Amino acid sequence: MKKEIRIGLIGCGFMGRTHSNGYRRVPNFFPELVYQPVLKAVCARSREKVTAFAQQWGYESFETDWKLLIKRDDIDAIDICTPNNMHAEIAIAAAEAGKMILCEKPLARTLAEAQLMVDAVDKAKVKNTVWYNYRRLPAVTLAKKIVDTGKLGKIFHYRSNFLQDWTINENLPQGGSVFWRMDADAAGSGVTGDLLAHCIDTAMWLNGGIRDVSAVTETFVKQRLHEDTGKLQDVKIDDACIFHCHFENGSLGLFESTRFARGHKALYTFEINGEKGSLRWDLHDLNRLEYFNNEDDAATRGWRSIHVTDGDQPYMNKWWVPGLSIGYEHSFVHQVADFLKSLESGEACAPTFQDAFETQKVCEAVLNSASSKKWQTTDVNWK
Ligand code: 4PW
Repeated sequence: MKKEIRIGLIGCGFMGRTHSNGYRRVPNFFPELVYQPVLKAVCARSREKVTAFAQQWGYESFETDWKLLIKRDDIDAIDICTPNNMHAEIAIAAAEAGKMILCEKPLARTLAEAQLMVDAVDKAKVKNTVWYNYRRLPAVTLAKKIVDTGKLGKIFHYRSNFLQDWTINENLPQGGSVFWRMDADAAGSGVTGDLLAHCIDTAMWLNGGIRDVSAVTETFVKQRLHEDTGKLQDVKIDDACIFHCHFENGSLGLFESTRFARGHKALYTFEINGEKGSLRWDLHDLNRLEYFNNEDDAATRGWRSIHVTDGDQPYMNKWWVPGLSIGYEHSFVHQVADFLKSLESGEACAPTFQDAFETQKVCEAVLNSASSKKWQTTDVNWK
């Protein structure tokens, strides 16, 4: 017998679309799941926007006040796709109302806000997950499987980049509904919370906790017009951030993120080097995982380029036939499917608020290190 999970989505921007697409695809491609999502309601402040979104994506109803959405007893799960400054207030209210919560990354603007969110879901004992979606691309999941076999041996290095170029234009404003990522009040931070948080989540998932960090940040454009006030205001986000770190397992990490790397739109990469082997991955070729195994026969040893499309690769038996690719949007479909599966199994759906809180600790330590110009310990407790 199928069971419904009635979704109440808050926010209908870019992430609202990726999540809605995930909910819509799951019944087609994961029909065996007992729990299936129902697009019950979408919420946004603009009536015009929210009605158009509801119609486009097939939501049964809409709200313009998220507090009313949370009160509804025909909603089981609240999905938070708002700017970061709304995450904590909505999540805490949703937990108090006994709703399950799916929250966009980063969990919050600050560690203090994130702590309140973790406390709220713990107290209410509600199911929770955070959309660090890249974990669920098949090639990235395969990397996790290989690392977990121990085939790479002792790990020495982890390096990761997330490079973009969309804020180079100094005439772009900050704030408002489009450019909130450039406004520290709305976003909390710049590339550290927006992009490096992804790199850190994947890194700790693959390679364990990050112990301490030393970072440098830069804000290349010092002032921008603010959409809300119409005034020229100081830019308080980090346009670029570079940090190095120690992992708990003794390996060294090197991370770089910027929105000022001309030519790069979303170049997310990672590489991990161990005593016996290495792995590397690149979002621009997202179905490919490169693997070097030093234990291969010497005559044919070299970097293997694994096109992760066979049916026995993670998630791939759900899609087409071997050789045919899937895309960025499938990571969200997979996250919805795993969330629904976790309702059946009763297990947590990682990354949970607690996991995302650990990532937030690293982000905060990175920003503190950049401002203090000192190494910072993270107090991460990665499980
Ligand atoms: O979460 C990130 C966003 O805020 C995304 O993964 C990529 O960078 C795409 O948009 C931004």
